[in-house]
Amino acid sequence: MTSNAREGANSSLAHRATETTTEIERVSFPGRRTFNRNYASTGTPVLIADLARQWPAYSLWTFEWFRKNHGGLIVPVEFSQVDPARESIRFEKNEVPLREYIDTILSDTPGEKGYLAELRVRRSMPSLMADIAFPKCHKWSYAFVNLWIGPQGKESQLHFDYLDNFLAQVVGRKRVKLYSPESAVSRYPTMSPFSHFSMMEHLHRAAAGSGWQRPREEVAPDYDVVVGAGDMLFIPARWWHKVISLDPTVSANQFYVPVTRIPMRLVSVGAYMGSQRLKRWKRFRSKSRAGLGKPTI
Ligand SMILES: O=C(O)CCC(=O)C(=O)O
Repeated sequence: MTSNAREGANSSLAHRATETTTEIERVSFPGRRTFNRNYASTGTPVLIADLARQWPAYSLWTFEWFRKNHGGLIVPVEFSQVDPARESIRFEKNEVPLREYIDTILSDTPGEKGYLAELRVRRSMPSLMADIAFPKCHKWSYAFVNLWIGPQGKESQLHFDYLDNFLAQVVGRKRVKLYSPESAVSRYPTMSPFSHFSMMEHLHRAAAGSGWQRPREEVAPDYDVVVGAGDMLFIPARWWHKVISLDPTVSANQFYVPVTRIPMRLVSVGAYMGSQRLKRWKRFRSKSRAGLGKPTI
């Protein structure tokens, strides 16, 4: 694949490099200590420009390469359905050969194409681990790597994760909107059972007559970043993010937490989930008393 094709297989913007509308710092990986001090421990997103570009994956992984080398692998393709009135999101998975899925996402056929999302690499395609090398920021950490392959236009649901995250772009570009944990997104209801998925955008899109009041206005992201092929975005734990594929894309991400922080992290996950469940229960109780669905944000 040529570098233009890599940066945007189907896009008229293929020649454009990574760009940001709200400025995010763009650095070469500064080494583990400096990275931990300046970014990880302060929970500051940053774009790391040099690392993934040096991976074997950067020159190897193309759609054709996946078709040829892993085309027969049966993969779960995810479709999500949101029900704003029930504050719920349902994920369904269809199992198809990877070859077939790649043909689908590269075709011009309209319609929902699904997402090969969060495929655990060690379990499903362990040989890929030789092609990538995420920074090792702690001597002892719990970490796992996922593969993401998706069509142009694919949007992941606005959510946060409980672990720090390196999201590396290998083919195509993704637009990532990042909202800090303190942003007003946290005041919007979340979707159960995945209480780290926000209802914000669905409330704004909710159909008239659904019984929902329209919230005042959508919250602006703290950063709005286009992550190009070869870039790696550091998304700190608890930062809300919404990801939109600007091209057909291949990405890999690594979630990680140093082992010494696992107990505290588990406590904070439990506390967060408990508080969300309580808020949710109160919302539904007030809705059923009022006889209509009103989000309280
Ligand atoms: O790339 C995507 O579509 C979503 C990535 C994501 O949500 C993540 O890495 O946590």
